[in-house]
Amino acid sequence: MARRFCGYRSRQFIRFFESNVYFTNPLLPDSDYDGLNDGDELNLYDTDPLIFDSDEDGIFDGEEVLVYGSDPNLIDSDGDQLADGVEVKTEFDPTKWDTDSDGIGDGLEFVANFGSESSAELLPLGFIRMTIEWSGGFAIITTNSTMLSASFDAGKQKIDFHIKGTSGTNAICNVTLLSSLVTDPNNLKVKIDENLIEFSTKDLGNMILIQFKYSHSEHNLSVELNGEYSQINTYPPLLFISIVFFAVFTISITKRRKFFYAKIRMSHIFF
Ligand SMILES: [Ca+2]
Ligand SMILES: [Ca+2]
Ligand SMILES: [Ca+2]
Ligand SMILES: [Ca+2]
Repeated sequence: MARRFCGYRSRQFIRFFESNVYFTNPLLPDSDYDGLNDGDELNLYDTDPLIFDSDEDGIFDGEEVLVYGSDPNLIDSDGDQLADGVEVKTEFDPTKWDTDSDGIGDGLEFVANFGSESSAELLPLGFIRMTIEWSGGFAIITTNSTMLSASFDAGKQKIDFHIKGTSGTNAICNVTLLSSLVTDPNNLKVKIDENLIEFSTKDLGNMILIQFKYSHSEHNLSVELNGEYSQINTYPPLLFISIVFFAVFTISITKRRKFFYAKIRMSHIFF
C-alpha cells in the first residue's frame, strides 16, 4: 500500500515537473512526436523535447538519431557546407564530408551538380526548394523528389533536372520563373524522359508558376521555355509563305515569258 502511494506520489511529482519545468506533456512519452522520448531528449541527446527539429536543418530529431546518424543539434553535422536536410534530399550522406570518397567534398560536388549560384532548403513534408541561377535569370524548383542535378541550357532555353524517388509514389513539382523568360506560354513544354507531359501554369504577375505531377522512379525532367522550340514552331509557317511566294513569283514570270514570246510570235505573224 505504501509502495503504491509512493508510486502515485512520484508520478504526480514527475507530471508536475514535466508540466511546470520542462513544459512537456505528462501524458505523452514523446511530446513533440519527433521519434525520441522526452526523457531521452533531455538526458541523452540534449535536444529540445518540445521542438521536433531542434537544429532546424529540416530533419526531425528522431530521424537524425535513429535513421541518418547525424547530430540533431548541428545543422551541418559533417562540416561540408551543406545542411543535413539538404544532403538527404540531394543524395549525399549528412555524416560524410566526402560521400563518394573521391577526394572532393560534398559541398563542391553540390556546386558541380547544381551550379555555383544554386541554393537549397528543406521544407515541411519532405519538400525541397532549390533555386538555380544563370546569367539573366533564375528558377525556383519545389518538389518532393530527391534532386540529383539541375541546370539551365541557354542555347535550348530549357531547364533540365534529374530526380528520383521511391518507385510508384506520387511526385509534385513546381517551377517558378520570371515571366519575361517565357515569350509565349503556349510554347512551354514539360517533358519527362523526353516524353511530353501535361502541366498547368499560373500567372503570378512578374512570375509564372508551372506545375506538374508524375510517378516516382529515376527521371530526367525538362521545362522548355522558348528558344529552338519556338523557332521550330515559327519556321514552318515562314517556310510555307516563302514557298507560296516563290511559286506565285515563278508562275507569274513563266506566264509573262509566255505572254512575251506569244507577243513576239504574234508580232511576227502580223508584221
Ligand atoms: Ca521528442
Ligand atoms: Ca534536425
Ligand atoms: Ca553537411
Ligand atoms: Ca566526393
